[in-house]
Amino acid sequence: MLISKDVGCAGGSRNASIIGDFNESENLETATMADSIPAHPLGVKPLGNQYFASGSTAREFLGPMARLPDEMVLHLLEYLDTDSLRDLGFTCRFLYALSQLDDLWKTLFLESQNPSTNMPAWKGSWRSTHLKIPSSKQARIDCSNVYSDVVHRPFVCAHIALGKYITSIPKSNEISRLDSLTYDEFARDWSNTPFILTQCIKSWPVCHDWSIEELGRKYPDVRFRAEAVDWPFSTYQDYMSNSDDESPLYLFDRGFAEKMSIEVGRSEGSVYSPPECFGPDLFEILHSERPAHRWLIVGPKRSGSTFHKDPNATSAWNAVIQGSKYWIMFPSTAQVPGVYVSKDSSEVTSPLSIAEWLLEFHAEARSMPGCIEGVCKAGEILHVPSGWWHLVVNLEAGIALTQNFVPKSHLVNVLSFLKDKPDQVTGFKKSIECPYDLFVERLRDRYPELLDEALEEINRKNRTKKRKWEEAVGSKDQAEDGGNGGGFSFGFGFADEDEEIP
Ligand SMILES: O=C(O)CCC(=O)C(=O)O
Ligand SMILES: [Fe+2]
Repeated sequence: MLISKDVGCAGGSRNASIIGDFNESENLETATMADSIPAHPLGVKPLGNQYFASGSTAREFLGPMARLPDEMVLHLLEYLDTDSLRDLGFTCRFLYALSQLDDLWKTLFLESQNPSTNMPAWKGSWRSTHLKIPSSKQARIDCSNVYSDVVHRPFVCAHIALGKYITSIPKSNEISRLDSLTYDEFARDWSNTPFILTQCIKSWPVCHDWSIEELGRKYPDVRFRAEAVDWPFSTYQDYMSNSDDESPLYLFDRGFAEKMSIEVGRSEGSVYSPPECFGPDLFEILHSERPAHRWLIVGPKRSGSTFHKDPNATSAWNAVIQGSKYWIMFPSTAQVPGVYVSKDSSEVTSPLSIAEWLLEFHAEARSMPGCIEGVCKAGEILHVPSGWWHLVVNLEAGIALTQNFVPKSHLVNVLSFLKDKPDQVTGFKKSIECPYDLFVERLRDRYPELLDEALEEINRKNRTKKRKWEEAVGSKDQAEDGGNGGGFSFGFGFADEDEEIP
């Protein structure tokens, strides 16, 4: 996705016609980099290598822009349209290297698409796809005197070796692996704990019938949602097998069952059925009004999900059909390094790609209390308890199915979330004004005792919270106005914040 020799400006007026001028087989000097990092295809090197360099560097020919740091030059490039970016890239080697950063082209490409546009053939990079350049015509200008972390870093991230993250998991971090589990065992001991079941889904038809190739044969023209685009599966397959993105486009489709005309559940002919050990899913009583809850996931090696908690305080299972996934997880109250949460936890900023997070924070995170890690392989299923932070990376290209659910043991969390954080509730149809009221109404109908127990538990937690607050501020009067006359009110509170003093 990125890119980098010699010196000087190539001339400001060069345009698309130049693209064929450079020979694919031009003899590029191989960069001197650490063994584990492949040489950058254009010879770009990390900035630190400049200290060992002799001769002039490409940056000296940047003109007035040389005063700006690389980050700012890149930022300026983000404002350019397609023609300007392409032309500027041909004014000097440094700008050539920078203008090849494929994230710039991904943005331009995505902005140029609309639902009625036919997806063009994938040509190996966002730039080539957007400019419709056959890979045989792709210019490769030697940039071995370009020294830039801004250009080199995404290349490193797109090629990090994942092996070291999975081979040295400390014993105390290892996720529990069980053959199978009954509902009683789950409800009693496991609903707050991540685990992998190794035998539970082995009989699912999809485990034998599905592979990326097979889906490609059966559904080549079916459009699946991959982040901001709906691509025919055949195009996504081309993308997966021929791309080098730092954060690969991830197929994550909630309408897959309808699109593929497949049956899910216990009915005859169904291709998989949610495991019984997780018990009844209380959101099922919302029927067609439940939020999106099941997804087909397909992605290449290094694709995955950055740190997040699942929506609406639901729990989830994630079943690997092909490939394998590395998971790293933390309990809900953990402060995960590199993940920033706003005070009311309404916003989570995880500004780093998966690869950057692994490079920068993984070692620190692994030594934190509560850290759970493991690899879920094809034919296995992993449990994500309500509220747990998780980052997931595909160790190979693969397929997974995931479903979010509300087990009885987390009803309190879900009710509290819907009541206290209405602005963070997601996935419900816009026409449902108050998901909390809807859920309570349905529970009263179907599970009145469960509802009463949950509401009583919530009240008990709130009384505990209130008492702790009063103890902390020293007097009941102060507590009632929050100690500052500002009118403090106790909401339902989030179950796992029980120990927190507001
Ligand atoms: O497979 C993945 O990338 C993880 C998806 C996820 O976050 C989940 O299933 O909750
Ligand atoms: Fe998730």
